[in-house]
Amino acid sequence: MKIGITCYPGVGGSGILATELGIDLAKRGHEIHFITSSPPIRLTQEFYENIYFHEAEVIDYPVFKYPPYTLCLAATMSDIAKRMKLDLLHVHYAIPHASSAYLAKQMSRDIGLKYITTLHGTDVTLVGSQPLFIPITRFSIEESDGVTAVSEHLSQVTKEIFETKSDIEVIYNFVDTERFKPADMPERRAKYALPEQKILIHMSNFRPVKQVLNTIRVFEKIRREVPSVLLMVGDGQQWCEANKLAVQLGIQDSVKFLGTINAIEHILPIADLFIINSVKESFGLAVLEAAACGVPALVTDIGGLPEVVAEGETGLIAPPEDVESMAKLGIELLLDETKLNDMKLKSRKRAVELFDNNIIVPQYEAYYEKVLNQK
Ligand code: GMT
Repeated sequence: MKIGITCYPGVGGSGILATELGIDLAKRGHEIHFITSSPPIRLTQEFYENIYFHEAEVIDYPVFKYPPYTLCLAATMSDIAKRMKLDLLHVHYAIPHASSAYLAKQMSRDIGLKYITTLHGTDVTLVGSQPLFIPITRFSIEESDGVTAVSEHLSQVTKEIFETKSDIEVIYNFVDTERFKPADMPERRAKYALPEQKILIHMSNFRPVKQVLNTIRVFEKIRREVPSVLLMVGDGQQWCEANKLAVQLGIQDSVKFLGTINAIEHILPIADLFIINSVKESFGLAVLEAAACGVPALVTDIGGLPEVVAEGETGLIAPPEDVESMAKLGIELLLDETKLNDMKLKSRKRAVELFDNNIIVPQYEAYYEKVLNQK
């Protein structure tokens, strides 16, 4: 198939997933055309056959108060679809990508262009549920030739918020478990922690929904009982506050901010526990990537996280915004070496058995076929 993929190219689960999907589909012989505002971050390092990139150039002009991204994208999608003879557009993140795809479809009636929208989370739970956006998001979803969501939870929430009767196919996020795998890296581990210290890791875009301040607070409590360090991977809105809080709590030497790391498979395996305090999370791709590296997770009981983490088996789940409870769970686990090691093995096993790219990507291929064959 010839597939156009649109996503946000920067750091964020939806863009990462869309890029990994494109790479995997290309390896399976499909011709992939990324149509994005800049090259997606995970596409930058290597050479991939069957992958093409088309910049959706956003034209600015003094009369525009805001550059018209949605229109520029729609125009590029339609142009590329016609010139490259695409079978399908697959857009990630409904706003505004599904609306742009709708426009592109209308402009490309002569070639019968179809589009699939994959809902990722905040496009539904935060932005899309703003009263102004509900009707246009509902419209763009309902006009899609196919809709997928990355968890059962997100599918259900979408139906509730938009009161839509559209069929939503749940296709879980995936991870390449050949690339993301446990690895013994004693030298790298020694750079960050003493032998007796445990390593906790957090990875996100530091947006308010991630509640990174609570992650620092939980860690401060854990550190009182368990010799440990916290690696904070990523960057974003609350980075400065998180940094300041670590200083205020007097734990700055134990909290190491590593910034955004593209090849995170080179750091995840040194961790003992992944931690995330989100108040919204439709899936939690970073939790899955950690699990594939044999790292269990301490997560909040929200959204799709309980679908990714098997409670008591591959991680522990605490009520959201309950720093005390999460710290208690973390301390108990980190002090119980047998349980922790068991969870590490089970995390890897679950990632391989349920969320491997070779299991999930064929689900997308089958869905594409279904959509292309329906009238
Ligand atoms: O979480 C973010 O802020 C990024 C966001 C995105 O759209 O890039 O992530 C969403 O999509 C990811 C990939 O499907 C999911 O793993 C995340 O859980 C989801 N984030 C939220 O729902 C908050």
